[in-house]
Amino acid sequence: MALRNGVSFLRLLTLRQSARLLTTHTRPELQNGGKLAEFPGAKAPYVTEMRFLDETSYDPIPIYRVLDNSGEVIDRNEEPNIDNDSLVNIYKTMAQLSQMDKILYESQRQGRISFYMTNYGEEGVQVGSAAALQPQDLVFAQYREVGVILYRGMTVTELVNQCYGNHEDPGKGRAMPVHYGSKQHNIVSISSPLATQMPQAVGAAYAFKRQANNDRIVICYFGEGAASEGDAFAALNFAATLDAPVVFLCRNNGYAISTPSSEQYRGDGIAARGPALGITTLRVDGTDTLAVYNAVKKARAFALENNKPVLVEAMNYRVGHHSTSDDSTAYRSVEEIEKWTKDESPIQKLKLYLERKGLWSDEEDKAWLKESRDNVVKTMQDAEKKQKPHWKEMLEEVYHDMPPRLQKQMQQMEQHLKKYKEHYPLNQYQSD
Ligand SMILES: Cc1ncc(C[n+]2csc(CCOP(=O)(O)OP(=O)(O)O)c2C)c(N)n1
Ligand SMILES: [Mg+2]
Repeated sequence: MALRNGVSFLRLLTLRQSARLLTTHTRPELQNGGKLAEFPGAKAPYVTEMRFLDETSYDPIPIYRVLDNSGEVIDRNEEPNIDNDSLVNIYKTMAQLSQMDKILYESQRQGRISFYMTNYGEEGVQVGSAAALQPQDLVFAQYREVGVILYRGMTVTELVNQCYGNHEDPGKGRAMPVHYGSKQHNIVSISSPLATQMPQAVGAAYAFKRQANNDRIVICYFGEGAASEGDAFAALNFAATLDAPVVFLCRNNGYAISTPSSEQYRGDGIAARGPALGITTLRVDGTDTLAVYNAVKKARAFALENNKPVLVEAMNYRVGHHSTSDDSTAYRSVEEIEKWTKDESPIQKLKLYLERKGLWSDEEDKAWLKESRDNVVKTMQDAEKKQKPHWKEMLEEVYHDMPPRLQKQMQQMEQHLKKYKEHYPLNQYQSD
C-alpha cells in the first residue's frame, strides 16, 4: 500500500546509503568489532574516513502516484476502493471550488470584497485529502485549503458570508476574507501568521492521544514557504518526540508569493526533513487526487494506530496568483503557468478517470459547472444584501470576560454614535 511502500522505500534508501557508505568507504568489521557506538545522541558505526554528506548523497525521494495524465490507473493494485457516489462527489467539489474561485476573485476585482485567494491547481490535494479523513478529525489549515472545508460540509453560502463579513459570518466580520472556521465541522479558524497552526496542531493531537479510546487524528496543512518558519521545525520535532497522532500535509506548490521553492530551501524539498526528524514520510503527486486520497488514508490509519506523526509532501503547482494583492506574471512566465494548467490539471485528470469508468460525461460536466456558478452568483447577491454585524461584535467574544478598557471604549463609542449618528451608515449594521 501507499504508505508502506513509501516508508519501506525510505528505509531501503537509508539502508542502501549506509551500505554504500560502509562498503565503499569503510570496513566496519574492523571498527569497534562491528558494534555501533553508544552515544546518548546517536547509535551509529565508527568509520575512519571523513565524509561530509549533502543532498547528493541520497537519491531524491520518489513521488507516489496512481493516475497518469490521461486519467488511467497505472497499477490496478493501487486503485482506491471508493464508491461511485463518493468519487463523483469528490470531483463535483473540486469543480465547484474552481467556479467559486472564479467568481469571488472577480468580485474582489469589482471592489465588492476586500481580498481573495484562489486554489487553482491544488483542488486535488485539498479534496483528495479531505475525502480520506473522518468527520471527527480536527483540521488546522493554512488558507489555501477551501476544498477541504467544502468537502467537510461548510456550504458555499457560509463561505461567501465570511468573505462579505455580514452578520451571518460566524466570525462576525472580524477576520479578512478566506479566514474560515467551523466548530461543527472540526475546522480550526484560519489565522494569517504563517505556521502558527503547526505547534497548535501538535498540541491538539497530543491531547487526543491522552483521551481514552481516541478515534481522532489532527491534520495540519501548510505550504512549503511556511515550512521555513521556526514554528514548523518546532512542530515537527515536538510531534516526533511526543508521538502525536498528527498528519502534516505540506502543499509544495512551488511558490511562496514571489519566492520560488528554488530560493526557499536547499535539499530535497520538505519530505527530506521527515526521516531526519524520525517522522514517517511520503511524497505524493498532488495533481493526482487518487494518490493523495490513498496517501492520507494510510497516513491517518498509521497515525491513529501507532500514535505517531506522518509527513506527506504533496507536489503541485500554484496556478493562480498568490492572492488578489499579487500579479505573478511579474516573477514567472506565462508558458510555465500554461504547462501546469494544460497537462497537470487535477480536475482534468480526475474527470478523465471518471469518464473512463462511465461515471461522468461532458453534458453532466457542463450542467454542474453552470449550477455551481449560478449558486455562487446568487449566494453572493444575497450576501451583499445582508446587514453587517452589530458594531459591538467587534469587541465582544474576543475575551471571555471583557476587560475594563474595552468596556470603556464600548461606552465611549455608544455615546459617540448617539451624538453623530447621521455621519455613519448605521442602517447597514444590525442594531440592538
Ligand atoms: C509569519 C508570516 N510571515 C510572512 C507572511 C506573509 N505571507 C503570507 S502568505 C506567504 C507565502 C506563504 O507561502 P506558502 O507557505 O508556500 O503557501 P502558498 O501561498 O504557496 O499556498 C507569506 C510570505 C505571513 N502571513 N506570516
Ligand atoms: Mg507555496
